[in-house]
Amino acid sequence: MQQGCQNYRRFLFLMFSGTLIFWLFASLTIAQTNSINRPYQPVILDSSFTEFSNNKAAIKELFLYKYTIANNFWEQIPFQFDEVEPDSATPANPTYFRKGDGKLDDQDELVFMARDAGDKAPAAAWIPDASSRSFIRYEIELTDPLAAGNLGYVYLFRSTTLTVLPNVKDYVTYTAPSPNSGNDVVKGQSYEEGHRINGINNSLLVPASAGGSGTDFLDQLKLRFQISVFGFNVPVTEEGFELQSIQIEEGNVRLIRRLNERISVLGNNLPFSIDVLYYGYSVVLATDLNITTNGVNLLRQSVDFESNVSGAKWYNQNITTPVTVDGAPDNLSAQNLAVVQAPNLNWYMLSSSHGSFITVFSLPVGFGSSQKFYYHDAPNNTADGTPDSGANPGSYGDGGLLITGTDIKGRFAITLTSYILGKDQARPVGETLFNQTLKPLTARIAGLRVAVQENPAVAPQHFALQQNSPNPISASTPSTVIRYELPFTSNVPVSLRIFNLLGQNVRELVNAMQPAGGYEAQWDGRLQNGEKAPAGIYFYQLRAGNQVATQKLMVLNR
Ligand SMILES: [Ca+2]
Ligand SMILES: [Ca+2]
Ligand SMILES: [Ca+2]
Ligand SMILES: [Ca+2]
Repeated sequence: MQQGCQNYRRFLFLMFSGTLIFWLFASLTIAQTNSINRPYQPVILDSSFTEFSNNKAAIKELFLYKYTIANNFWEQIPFQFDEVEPDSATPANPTYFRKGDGKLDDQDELVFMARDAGDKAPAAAWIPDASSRSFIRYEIELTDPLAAGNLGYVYLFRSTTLTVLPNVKDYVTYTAPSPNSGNDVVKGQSYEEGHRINGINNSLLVPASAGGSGTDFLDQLKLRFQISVFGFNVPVTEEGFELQSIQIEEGNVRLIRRLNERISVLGNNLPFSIDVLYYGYSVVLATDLNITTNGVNLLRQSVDFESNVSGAKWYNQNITTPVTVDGAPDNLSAQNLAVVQAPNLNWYMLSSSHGSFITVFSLPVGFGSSQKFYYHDAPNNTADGTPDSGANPGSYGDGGLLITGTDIKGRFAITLTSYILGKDQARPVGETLFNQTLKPLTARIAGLRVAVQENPAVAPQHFALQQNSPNPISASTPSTVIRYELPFTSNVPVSLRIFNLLGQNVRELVNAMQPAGGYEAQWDGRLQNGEKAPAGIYFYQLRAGNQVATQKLMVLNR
């Protein structure tokens, strides 16, 4: 009764304070905090930065930031601009693999992760960098079409004095192949993918840090087709691909890998290429084949796993009760294997104790006479008559797509987006990633200049090293920013180093020639070897020319 009475009073209060409520609502709308929740999705934007584009800005002068309202804090986030240029062979086909002019053009792509978005910055907030004030800044507002009202923000600045901070996260790293081989390794945040000598995937692991077992659970990626010649079926499998070369474009957010392959069909050498875009948590495989050969009657893409996934669950969009991947047949019905033509996207998922693998794909409508899911879980053979392959005999949850017909011709453009996540992911994870891939975040881009035009030539008057923020470094604030100002008129050698209580230099944040200006450096709380710094008190010391300043910061248990 007492409780009900209080609620009633509160209701009255709300009724009679409509103006106050409206004001609160309005201020909340203005102070828009980040609410985007798509941790595994990259954002890819064609350039709409009109004041920078069309040869106005060098790409190396552009920097992406997020802003945090709670501590009025700007932070550089990982990003890259990939230059997209006309292909020399087919100008209508733009490519990442032709050297760009280093300047921003409309086709060039800005890439960053949705998880790095921040809050909406007030018009008066600006990064502590004098040069950037003479240029417009662009606000990129992200909207989630699946979650009304979810917004996030990143900011593009131009500066002739900023540099990409050395400790900005690198989502994807690359280990080059041994000479004349395709056995390179790509590491994202949630996976490590290895390749056989001809460049085709034959190992995949999810590290313990991403919720996996750290054990390779992939047998082989299957990419194959079959041609009918004089009534005989001639299969061409991924094992017959002959690698000619690998091309790589690498940045902090994605790595683009092009395999230039060749296959020998009936004495003819046919060249083709496969582009794969590697992000922190996903891999996008794109092929664009123009099939003109007579007699093609089968195309298949699938992923065959190692026998160590035995006991894993396999789902697709039609299957809510999973089949068990154990090398024993499951006899899926035609209904279970039917792909959807509208909205022309499909997905399947393997959930194993080593890691989970979720693929979303689209198919060109009406290509071939039959399109369906491929699934083969059996100790031998395949489900389409082409030869078995891979190091692991038999098939474990070999799933993907199968197109058949009598004389398949035309342009077969397909994109497969595979997310690689921790072990035993539940089916809704697959559904969510499918929906997010179907409806990507949308972006609205708005430019803003500094409200009061300051003279960018006015340099700071003092040598200054500010208290880091946030302080201390803790589990909830794993990274801190150190700001400093340099008054010098010319470049001077500058270093910013972290020391422990024993006076040992445990991390170097800056070691560069820098002119006058306001700077910020970020420390992720890690030692030079990448390990987390133990809890305790640390000092950071700025040396510039003949000046030295030292400050103290704290690291808590994390
Ligand atoms: Ca360019
Ligand atoms: Ca393997
Ligand atoms: Ca089975
Ligand atoms: Ca196999």
